[in-house]
Amino acid sequence: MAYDKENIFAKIIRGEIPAAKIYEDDDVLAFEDISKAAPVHVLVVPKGDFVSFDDFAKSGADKVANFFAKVQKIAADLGLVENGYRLITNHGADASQSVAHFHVHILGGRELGGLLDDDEKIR
Ligand code: DGP
Repeated sequence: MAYDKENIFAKIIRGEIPAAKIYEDDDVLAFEDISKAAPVHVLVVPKGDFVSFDDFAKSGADKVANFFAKVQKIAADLGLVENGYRLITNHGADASQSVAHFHVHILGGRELGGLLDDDEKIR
């Protein structure tokens, strides 16, 4: 899938749409999810044109390592290390990816339960 520069996270990165920013540098932006699934629900996005994890993962080992090091630091700065947190990234239709700009969800602040909802288990 080609990257669409008009996706909502691209607009947030460009400052065209507001977001509750948690962290920003030249490479990465982190902001609160508009539809929180947990007391802490932060999205971390790279500033490059990546549709999903599938193409981001092929962008180079240094870039990937740098990105995930920042995800770790953001989670730590949010105070989530002691009690725990979950990372989610959705790629494509079966994962219900709804915004076509690679992002990692950081979820925490409560006991998060099982990996998937019961009705999503293998049938
Ligand atoms: P995913 O299903 O992995 O593509 O998750 C996309 C997430 O993006 C979803 O949890 C809701 C969030 N989201 C969608 N639009 C906006 C927005 O305009 N602002 C913010 N902060 N989050 C958004």
